[in-house]
Amino acid sequence: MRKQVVIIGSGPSGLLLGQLLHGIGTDALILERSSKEHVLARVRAGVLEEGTVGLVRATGLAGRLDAQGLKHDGFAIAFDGRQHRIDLHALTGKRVIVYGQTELTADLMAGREAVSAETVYEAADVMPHDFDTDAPYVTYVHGGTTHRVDCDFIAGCDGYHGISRRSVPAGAISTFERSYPFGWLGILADVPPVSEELIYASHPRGFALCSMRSPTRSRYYVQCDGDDKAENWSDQRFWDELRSRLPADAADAVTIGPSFEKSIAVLRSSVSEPMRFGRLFLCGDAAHIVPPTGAKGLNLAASDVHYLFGALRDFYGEHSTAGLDAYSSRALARVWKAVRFSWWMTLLLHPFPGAGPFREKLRAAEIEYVTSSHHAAAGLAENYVGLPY
Ligand code: FAS
Ligand code: PHB
Repeated sequence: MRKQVVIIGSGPSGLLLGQLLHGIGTDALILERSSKEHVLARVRAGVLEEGTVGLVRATGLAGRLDAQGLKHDGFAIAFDGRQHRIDLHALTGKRVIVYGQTELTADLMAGREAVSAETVYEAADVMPHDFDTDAPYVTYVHGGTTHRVDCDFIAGCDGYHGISRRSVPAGAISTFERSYPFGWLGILADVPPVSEELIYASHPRGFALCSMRSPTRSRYYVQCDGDDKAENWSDQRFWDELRSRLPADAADAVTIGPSFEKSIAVLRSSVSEPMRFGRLFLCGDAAHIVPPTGAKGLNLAASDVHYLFGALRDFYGEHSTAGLDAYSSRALARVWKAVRFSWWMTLLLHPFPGAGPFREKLRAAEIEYVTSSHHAAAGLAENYVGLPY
């Protein structure tokens, strides 16, 4: 078999790239190791930047997103028993859209099926080959048969644990990592959100986040030990801990109910450089990971897709390699600014185990500064809504 582009991974990166390529008549195959149901069962991001929404609109698949996405002009930072609103729209002229990654993935999958673009689910042992030549190919096993797909380019959209980054010779790639000594325990519950906007709460007991998926479905997180297990947390324990970390007015307003999803996300910052290796291009979590504090993970995947799609469009449309040659440096320039912001916002809002009183005093001063200075708030806001592509 021969395809112009083989995309490894059917998460947001792979699906978004695949749909944009289809729109210009470029033949792309997606190889996904999990089942479609497994991909759709993952609960992850919830906040989309305007740039991400624009890309989804460019695929023609933003109907549900535009109809159901919740426009948010700001969010609150809760600390010392009070809340302070960061007015994103007043500070930047932009807003964010709250729309679950699960819904976005479902929309992109449905759009791909509607145009009969091919995705092979449960593709095992996917392996990129000869991407340092002009004749790369990918092999995979499906239904007990080994398949080979010759192609022009391979897009490694297979996430942090994927095969693409691991296929690059160790001497050709540098990875910069930081792990955080805690995780986020998240739940989904069909109860109305505690407020119309998100609340990022900093409390000596730990961080908490009040988010949502719709006016009737809430998404909550509490900071937990890095080695904690979701099964250690009954719903009642979760609700009690969440409310203990919120100001009294918010705590009293929380509607509790049975969770139907409960999981722990490990927090880490990681960037691999470069993001291009001959005919292999890393995209999204395959190249970088950020702690979810700044809601950047999915949005960085989108800007990578923006750069890679433009480069492939120029190659096939104008036989230009300029975009391909610039991809890694352009993507990394935006990635590192988002990694910095996510790291900064994580340090701002989370007590670090063993950090000591001096650092906690600094953290309190930083929160006071951000919530009392227009310039500091503007800096936070312009990063949160997303820096320009
Ligand atoms: P993804 O990891 O989403 O998709 C990669 C795909 O490749 C998967 O479907 C995987 O099955 C497939 N794959 C992997 N290896 C393969 C192989 N060898 N062969 C074929 N396919 C393979 N971001 C936020 O902004 N907010 C959040 O709250 C948030 N929470 C998160 C919680 C968790 C547990 C995780 C892991 C991430 C979270 N993120 C969050 C970040 C997340 O949203 C990612 O940024 C986003 O999924 C990136 O999309 P992709 O790059 O497509 O990678
Ligand atoms: C979410 O709704 O899942 C969410 C929102 C904002 C974040 C992280 C996660 O910063």
